This record gives sequence, C-alpha cells and structure tokens, in this order.
Amino acid sequence: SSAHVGVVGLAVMGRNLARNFANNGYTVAVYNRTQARTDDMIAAHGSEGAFVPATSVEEFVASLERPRRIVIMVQAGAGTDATIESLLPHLEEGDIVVDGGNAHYEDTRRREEALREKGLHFFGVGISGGEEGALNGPSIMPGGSKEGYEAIGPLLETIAADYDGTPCCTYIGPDGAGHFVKMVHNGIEYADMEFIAEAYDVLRSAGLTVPEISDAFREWNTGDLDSYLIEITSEVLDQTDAATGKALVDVIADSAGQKGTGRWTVQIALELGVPVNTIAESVFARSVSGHLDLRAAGREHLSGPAHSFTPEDKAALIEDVRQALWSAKVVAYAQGLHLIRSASEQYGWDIDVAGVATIWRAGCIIRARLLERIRSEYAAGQLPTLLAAPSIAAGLADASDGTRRVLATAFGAGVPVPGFAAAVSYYDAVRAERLPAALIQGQRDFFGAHTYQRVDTEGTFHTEWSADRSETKLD
Ligand code: NBP
Repeated sequence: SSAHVGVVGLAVMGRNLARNFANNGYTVAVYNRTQARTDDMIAAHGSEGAFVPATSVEEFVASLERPRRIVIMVQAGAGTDATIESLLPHLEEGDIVVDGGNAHYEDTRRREEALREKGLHFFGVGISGGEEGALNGPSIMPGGSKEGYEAIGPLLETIAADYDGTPCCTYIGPDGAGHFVKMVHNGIEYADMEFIAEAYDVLRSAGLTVPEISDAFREWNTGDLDSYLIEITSEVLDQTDAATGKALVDVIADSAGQKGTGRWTVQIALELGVPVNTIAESVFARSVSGHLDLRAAGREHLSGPAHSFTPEDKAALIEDVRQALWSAKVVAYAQGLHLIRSASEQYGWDIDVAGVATIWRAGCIIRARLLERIRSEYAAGQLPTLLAAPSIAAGLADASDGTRRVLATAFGAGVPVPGFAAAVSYYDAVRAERLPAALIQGQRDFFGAHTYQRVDTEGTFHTEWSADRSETKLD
C-alpha cells in the first residue's frame, strides 16, 4: 500500500494522466478492465516512472496509501457507474474518488450524493487539453467537497498546466460545479471554432487563397487573438492532401461532428433562462452542416447571392474580419460566464469567475491571451457582464464598425455567418434603450390575457381587447 494515486481506465486519456502523475514523482497504481491495456501501457511506458500495475480491482485498491486517491478515466456514462460500483466494496471512509471523464454535471451531482452518504469524497473533475494536455499539463476543473480537495487538490495542481507559475487547477465548487464549468468551456469552444470557420469562409469568399488565409491567422495569432485554436487553424490550413495535392481543407467532407457538450450547454442555458445565442448558433451550424438532404434540397431550389464577392481592399477586409472575430469571441465568453454565474446561484456553488478565467489561461482548448484580460477584469471587481468591463467595452467599441461591415458584406454576398450575427445581435440587444419586447407583451396580452407592466406606473395591466379596449389595472 504505497502508491500515492491510482488511475482506472488506461485508454489514451487515463494512460497519459497516469504518466503525468508519474513524471511528477508520484507512485501511480494503474488498472484497466481489460488487462491487455494495462500490459500495453506498462510495456510502452513502465520505465518512465513508478507504476504499480494491478490485475484486479482488489489488488489496485490494496496498493494505494490511505486515504486512497483514485482517478477514473473511462468512457463517460455507464462506464463510470460500472467502475464506481466495482470500486465501492473495497473502499473505506475518507477515500477520494475522482471522475476525470466528460460527465454530465447532473450525473456528477447524483454520484457525489451517493458516495457522500457512504462517507467517501467524490470529485467531478473537468479535464481539458486532449491527449497532449493530459500528458504534459491540462487545465483541471475540480468539483467536490472542500475537505476532499485538501487531499486531492495538491496532486491535481502539480500535474496541471502552468501559467506564469500559477497552476491551471483551482477548487471550483461543490458536487457538479467542476463538470459544469468544463461543459461551458466546451460550449465556448464550439462558438470559438464556429467564429474562426466563419472568418475563414468570409475571406475565402472574397477570393483569398488558403495560404493567404493561413497567413492572416498566423498574423492574428501574434496579437489580441493569440490562442490555441487560431494557431491550430493555421496548421490545418497549411496541410496539403498527399493524394490530390490540394489543400486538405478542400477534401475534408463539410459536415461537422459533435459529441454533446455543446448541446448540453445550450439545453441547460434554456432551462436557466440564460441567453447563449452564440453557442446555440454554433451547435446549430454543425447540425445544419450534417443535414445533407436538407442542403441538397436547398442547393436545388433556393437562389440568392453567389457566396462570393470582390473586396475593394483586401487588407482592410482582413482587418475587419479580425475585429468581427475578436468581438464575437468576447461575446461568447460573456455568455458562457453568465451561464456559469447563473448556475452557481441556482446550485449554491459560489464559483469565482476570476478563478475560472485563471485556470483557462493555459492547458485547455480555449486557452487564449484574452483570458488574462478577463481574469484581471473580474479580479478587479464584480461585473454585471464581461461586456461591461472597461477594457472590453472599449475594445468592442473600436471593433464595431469593422464588425458591422463584415456582417453587411457577408449577408450581401450570401455567406452564412450565424455566429457573427448572433454576437452582434446580442450586443445590440443588451445595449438598446428600448426593445420590441414591448410589442410582444402587447401581442401576448391580446391573445392570452397574459398582462403587461407599464413604463410610467407600478402594477399589472390588461387591455380588454375583445371588448371596448379599455385598460384594467389588476393589482
Ligand atoms: P474512452 O472514452 O474511449 O473510454 C475507454 C476506456 O473506458 C477504456 O479504459 C475502457 O476499458 C473503459 N470502459 C468502458 Br468503454 N466501459 C467500461 C466499463 N463498463 N467498466 C470499466 N471500464 C470501462 O477513453 P478516453 O478517450 O481515454 O477518455 C476517457 C474519458 O476522458 C472520457 O470520459 C472522455 O470523455 C474524457 N475526455 C477525453 C478527452 C480526449 O481528448 N479523448 C479529453 C477530455 C476528456 P476497456 O479497455 O476494458 O474497454
């Protein structure tokens, strides 16, 4: 019983996480349902550090020092429940079970409650950074008891990515808080990717070549847009297909896949009543891309501008698109952080938004220079919305004209830009003096007697639409 930490599930993520622990000097017990995976891992990496391979759950649990710290990295859902069930008979009070998979936060809440009743600490831990991050330092978003964090937190902080000496891992909040924040991280990732794709499409429609667009992204990556996703976009655009000699992007089928975290983000936002239209449009854009019959019908029957245009000034267009991309990105972050704040209130999680921005600065897929600015704005004081932060509001004002030119051009040329349009519509809606919601209230009162409030006096009112159209004050 000497291992500091155990990892169950040795597919790509679990294996790399175990190696990361070992590289940081921990003795790591490893176990996988199918023994061959354990054997493979030890054969390939056993010499990298101190591993204790186990051939049964009993042996695995027995090899751990107490309180036991066990990280589960199996397929989310039934795999996680089955793994927990198999561990339970062997665990003792005070042991800590960490689920590092992409669990739905409601599942995490359920599991946390069940294990708490048995005297165990359950942690739902969001891990972002893919395979490479798991090995060299991911961004880690842990949710669970504060007491349990004292035992597991230091280990997680050691293996997390480092940003200027600060680990990209911090206690997020109780039960589902960590997995919720990871889910929203993925929702923002969907939006970020959609905006980048739209920026590419606008430039491509303006006649820029793939290498020219790649250069533009590389240039943007030296400034305010500096981020992992922009960086890899250049790399994807630079890739030539060996079979055809064309740009790889031109031979990849144009239907985007999804695994569900974007959809979850939007579903929960709908339930909590938080407007995340940029994320929703990003999920729907992937969905549209996959409806091949719908698109075939559209191509056959629908006419309009040709999805191309001739820019007056290429360099000016590139700068406008950069501004549209930056503004949309900021709006997506504002919406995602709003969702986190609302959920935090709803579930009593007490999540520190500056802390979230702190651990997204490195290691994760949405890591970006912008996150340091977001962190410092939230650290400076309460914000009703990220958009109200002084430096952000000023940046959005500066980018406004260019952003609107991109939208006007895209709409005029028939280039779909649902993400950019959602971002600008949200921005204009939240800053409007008056919204046409007043008219909607009138309509609702007309057909459903749903009543309305007035701008000039307190109370609830109804107009007798089907009678003399006089107004009644109801309370
Ligand atoms: P997979 O999601 O492909 O899962 C494979 C692992 O789950 C294997 O170890 C497999 O054991 C185990 N497993 C399954 Br499937 N059903 C099981 C069961 N009923 N009981 C016990 N073990 C079971 O692995 P992954 O891609 O390494 O991802 C692990 C987790 O990390 C997932 O939740 C994923 O969503 C999350 N994640 C992945 C990434 C990424 O970039 N891939 C990033 C961030 C988070 P076997 O060998 O016996 O079949």
